[in-house]
Amino acid sequence: MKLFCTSNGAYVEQGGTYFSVAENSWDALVTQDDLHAFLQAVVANGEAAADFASAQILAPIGTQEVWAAGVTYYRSRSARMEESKSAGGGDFYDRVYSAERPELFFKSTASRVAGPGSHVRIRSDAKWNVPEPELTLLINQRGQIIGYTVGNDMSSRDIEGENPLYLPQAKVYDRSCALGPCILVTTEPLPTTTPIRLEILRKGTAAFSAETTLAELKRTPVSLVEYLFRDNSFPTGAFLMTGTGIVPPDSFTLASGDRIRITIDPIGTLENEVIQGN
Ligand code: DO4
Ligand code: MG
Repeated sequence: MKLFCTSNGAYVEQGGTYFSVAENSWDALVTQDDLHAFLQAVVANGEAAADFASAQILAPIGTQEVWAAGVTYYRSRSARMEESKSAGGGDFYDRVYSAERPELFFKSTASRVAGPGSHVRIRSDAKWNVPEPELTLLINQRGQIIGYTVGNDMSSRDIEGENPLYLPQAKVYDRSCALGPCILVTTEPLPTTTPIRLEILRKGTAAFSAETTLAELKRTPVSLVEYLFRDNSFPTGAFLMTGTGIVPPDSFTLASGDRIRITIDPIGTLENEVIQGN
């Protein structure tokens, strides 16, 4: 089942039919005892809603914080080592890739998150910027993974590469995070064969595209959540981005007007246009 947050409230989709969800607080919806069972009952007892098509799809977030894991794919480890070579940071990335404790960092508040179809931003003081396509977990307040969405961890590689201590500035700024188009609510973990695809279009033509699968993710989603929730409480749950396995070549940087499409097949496609400035 797919759960959408829209300008008309929440909808659940199954088999191509949309049902309106009679709960207008997103936080109340995702923190209830059993979201999967609740949505199954909506599908079983509800009437098909005709007004989904007229609704604007919003980022599927209430007051949750967004956190992110880093260097969870070999490709990210190598790119990070290369970009921070002259700053002497390379060794840290190699070590965190194989360490027991993962790299986890604060990524975004809800107010900085871009929804599907809206703009993501590149920083006005950054010269080397990329999207990071990431499977993103929705976790309830009890630390259970209740769904999956598509995430874009927009990153300024020049700022991060200059000094690893600049990571928060490379990662956290207005519209540096996109989530959507929906939450795939399932009780099953996603198979490791699940593909993650990134396409960047410039003036309508492909400027970069690549694909990876969850088989390349070095850590399990459950182990990342376990670290995130150690000594940390999230009263309305949290999102956790699981890291990128796709990094464009060093010669590539995003430009204003680029369109970023990230597809994770059982969830859908998250598409955003890039702007620099406000
Ligand atoms: O350590 C820097 C962040 C890496 C990251 O965001 C990723 O691997 O996805
Ligand atoms: Mg990332």
